Amino acid sequence: MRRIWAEGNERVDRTGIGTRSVFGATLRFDLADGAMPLITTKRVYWKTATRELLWFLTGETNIRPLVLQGVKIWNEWPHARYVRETGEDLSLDAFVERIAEDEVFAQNWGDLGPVYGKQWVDWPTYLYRKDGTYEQGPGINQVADLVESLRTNPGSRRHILEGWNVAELDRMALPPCHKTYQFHVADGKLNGLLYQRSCDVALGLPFNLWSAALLQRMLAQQADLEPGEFVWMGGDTHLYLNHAHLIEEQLAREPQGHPRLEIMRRPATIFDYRIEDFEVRNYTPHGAIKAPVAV
Ligand code: THF
Repeated sequence: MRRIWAEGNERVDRTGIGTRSVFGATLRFDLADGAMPLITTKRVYWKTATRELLWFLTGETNIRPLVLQGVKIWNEWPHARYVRETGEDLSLDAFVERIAEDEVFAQNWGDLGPVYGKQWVDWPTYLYRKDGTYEQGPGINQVADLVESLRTNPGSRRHILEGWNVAELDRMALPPCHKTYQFHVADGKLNGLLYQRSCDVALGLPFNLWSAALLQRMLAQQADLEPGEFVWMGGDTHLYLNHAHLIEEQLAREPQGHPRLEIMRRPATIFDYRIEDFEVRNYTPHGAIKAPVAV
């Protein structure tokens, strides 16, 4: 954060807010003994990030299940689309309330398109006929296949979970940021790597680090492996100019404590985890810092 803020290239981004950006960054974390990349220089709502990950694993792309759990992090995008397409001046709060109360409205306006959940567990396939026409084939569950490949072919170099479905990008509310995960088994340990094409370091990165490490912990548990190292790689790694107050405040704080994650049981499959299965100990962060998300 210090380096990006001091040395980043200042530029106008898609959202019009402006960022300072560096290209190509790496972070490495050892996940042994329950350690997690959970930021302590501000409070990170790890349960919110966890609910989001569990929502991805259901294959859902509509924000309604998140809204009903009080998770607000995806609300801005469907709201922006609603205002753009209807011209109606409905506030974000009123929009979100309608998503919660009106199932039909939520079906029409709450969907983000074929984003993470869809690609992760139901990547579309096509069955081609001899005459060149085609029909939809059965979807591919990349996550189920990944668990299977970790178990049966640990030495593989193809343990990949991919969100970047080129053919469907234009139907997504936002093309995936944390787009490619790769896993690696060595000495009974599961190593993980996330390549993120674009990273909002102040707001998104704390969530993205937690979620990726959590997914790695869950996969390790399902494949009877110990968690190893987590490697994070960022493409356009940036700070938004309107996050200055958050950045200055966080840089003035000292990291404190060593939070640990305990997974309380071993669910039957990667799709059976519940929020109650996760407990974080020794998390004594500095206070939360509010900042607006760029849409
Ligand atoms: N777009 C931008 N500009 N930044 C992002 O971080 C981001 N994401 C997802 C998709 N597009 C993005 C959405 N994820 C928050 C956290 C994660 C988000 C979006 C928003 C957020 O506002 N966090 C606050 C409040 C948390 C809460 O409501 O509980 C925080 O203080 O952490 C990154 O993948």
